[in-house]
This record gives sequence, structure tokens and C-alpha cells, in this order.
Amino acid sequence: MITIYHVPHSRSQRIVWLMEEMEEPYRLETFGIPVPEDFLKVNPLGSVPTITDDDAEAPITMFESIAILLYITGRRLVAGNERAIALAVGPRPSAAHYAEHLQFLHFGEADLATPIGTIFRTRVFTKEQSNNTIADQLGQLEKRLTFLDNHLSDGREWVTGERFTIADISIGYAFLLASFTRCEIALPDHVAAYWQRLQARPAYKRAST
Ligand SMILES: N[C@@H](CCC(=O)N[C@@H](CS)C(=O)NCC(=O)O)C(=O)O
Repeated sequence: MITIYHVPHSRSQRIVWLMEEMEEPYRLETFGIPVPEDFLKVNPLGSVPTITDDDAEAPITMFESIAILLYITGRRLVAGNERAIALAVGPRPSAAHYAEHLQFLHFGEADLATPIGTIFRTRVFTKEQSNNTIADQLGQLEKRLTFLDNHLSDGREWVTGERFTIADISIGYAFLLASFTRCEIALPDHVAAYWQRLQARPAYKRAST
């Protein structure tokens, strides 16, 4: 079974959401930040999410939320698990579909969650509400959200088309982080409607309780 080391509202929310989408059982070890001293024995970096998987040939421990989304779905996809196949754009997607999927999967963390996290950390550690770093990161976010809005403007329901995938989990979490950290980004219309659709998913709601 997968054990998720979890801090509510943190990036470990992505993994809880994934497990709820797959309707697969999992164990939660929930704590807050600063993380407990004992957790450093599991992940010396002290970052969440971290997972352990005791169903693998030898016990696995790993961190980095996007890598974990790929690991959990990838293992099940190879085993023919229908839910995992759907969440990863199918077993043999076209090159273009697969490329788009991977691009947006990483976009959610590298292009959206990272600048939001940087703004939050800058504010916490410098106690400044606005400075050059924050202004720069807000500008980057605005540019990326405009790009995402254009991408969604063709009426697609999810970021890679008709099928909800782990790329949507990756991006959706960034909006949750923005809201939790009170990052003052304005979601353009198509992005705002997409965020509403994401929050309406039963698995998202179960993961958020
Ligand atoms: N890129 C990493 C970021 C992980 C990360 O920064 N997690 C934060 C919570 S969202 C954390 O663990 N902070 C506590 C710490 O670093 O001590 C991922 O996607 O998993």
C-alpha cells in the first residue's frame, strides 16, 4: 500500500487527490510544518509529499510530487489498470498528445506552483509584502496564466482535452496553493472556469476533507 506523508494544503494534496481519483486505498501520515524530527528519517530533506510503497519488489521511498504522480500511475498503467491508463493519457498516446501531457504536468509545478511558493516564502522570510522578487514572480505568473487561458479557450474541458489526467491534478493544486497563501493572482475567465470544474470533482472534494 502507498503511505503518503501529508501536510494539508501542501503539495502532498496532489497525491491524496490522485489516490482518490483512482479509488485506491492509501495510508496517511499527517503532520504540520515544521515537520516532526522523526520524519527526517524517512526523507532527510523534510519535504512533502514523500511516499513509501511497500507493494513494490523492494520497499520504495520517494519525494517530488510530479515524479510521484508519474510513479504511481506509471506502475499501474503497465499493469493494465484502467484508471491509471486514463489518468496518464492512455497506454499509447500520439506523440503530440503525450508531449502536451508531459508539458502541462510539469507546467503545474515548475511554472505555477514554484513562483507562488517563492512569493509566499519571500513574504514569510523577508516580512516584506512587495519587493522586486515578488513583482517579478507575479509578472511571470500573469504571463503563464494568460498562456493557459488561451490554451483553454478552444472549449476543452481538461488541459489535454476531453480526458482528465494527472496534468490537471498538477495544475489544479497550484490554484489551491495560490488561494491558501493568499497570492493575489487574478485567474482569467477560462482558467477560472477550469478551476471551478476541478473543484467540482468528487475526488477533489474527498481529498480536501
Ligand atoms: N517540488 C517539490 C516541492 C516540495 C515542497 O517544497 N514542499 C513543501 C510543502 S508544499 C515542503 O515540504 N515544505 C517544508 C520544508 O521544505 O521544510 C514537490 O513538488 O514535491
